Amino acid sequence: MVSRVCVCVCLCVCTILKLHFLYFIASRPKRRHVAAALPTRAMVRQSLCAAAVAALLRAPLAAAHGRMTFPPSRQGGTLEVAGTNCGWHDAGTVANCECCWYTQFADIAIPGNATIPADSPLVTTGGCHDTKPGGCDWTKARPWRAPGSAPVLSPCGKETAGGADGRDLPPVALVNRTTWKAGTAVEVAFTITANHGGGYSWRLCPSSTTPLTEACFQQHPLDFAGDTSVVQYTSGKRVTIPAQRVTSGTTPAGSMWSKNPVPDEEGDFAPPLAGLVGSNWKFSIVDQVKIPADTAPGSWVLAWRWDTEDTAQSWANCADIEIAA
Ligand SMILES: [Cu+2]
Repeated sequence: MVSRVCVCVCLCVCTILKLHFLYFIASRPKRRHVAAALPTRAMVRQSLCAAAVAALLRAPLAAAHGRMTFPPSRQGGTLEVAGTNCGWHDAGTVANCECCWYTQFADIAIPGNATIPADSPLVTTGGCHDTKPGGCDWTKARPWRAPGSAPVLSPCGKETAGGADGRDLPPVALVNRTTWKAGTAVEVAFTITANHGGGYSWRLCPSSTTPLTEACFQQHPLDFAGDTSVVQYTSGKRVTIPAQRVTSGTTPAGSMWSKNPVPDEEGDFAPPLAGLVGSNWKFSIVDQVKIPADTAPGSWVLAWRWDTEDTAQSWANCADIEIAA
């Protein structure tokens, strides 16, 4: 309980109060350059956590990092709410701290070298990306720099290390499930409440698989259809933007990932629309993914995986869907 609240408190503080500024200020002019004498984001987060937990132990804080908003998921996001709020038990689910579903409380790193080069337009962070020996490519070990390769504790997200696992959340009720036809392109969507850059992928695993493993989802990565995404605002208004996909250097080999198109801050990279920057999105990013024609009819679990670059985190949600022939 304490650790769960700790995570939620820390993430809430991180999101709402933007106290990462301690780190940014200390890191100027390359605000995210990692220097040994400076506090790391994790250090800032953990010290904030210790202080905040004492005061807020019982508060049902509910802001965190991101979630699936379509189709209906076990974690409960919706297109109408998007990243404006992360309630507890939204859409009738039992999920607590609904955007808190990431991989673990500890930082994670890619196991090998970065496959997204420091000078790639897929990089989503500002700061120093010096590729020379001894250079300061400060995100070179972050999950997004080799998409899909960082180890995760659960393909459906975990509330905390040792805490609830998204695989154990009740499946989406049959009446609320989306049915997709094999061989078609279908819409999926996610939102972000604390933007850490990076990028995302969508995967499937048969519902009958026990337990649902990351390896299973890696056997069924979904390709995106087309080279655009849609910004769908909570009002329902939709605007099409360019998408940047990547299939080389990804895990599993050849799996297709898409760059988070919204920069955390001005200067990270050019936003797709004027002012489309930051966190607590009042919109979702909608993409079309292709359901392979040979997908067996029946019940499947859909996973959204977001590998971040700004922090050492990976986030995941799961939905239950039906595939029709
Ligand atoms: Cu974070």
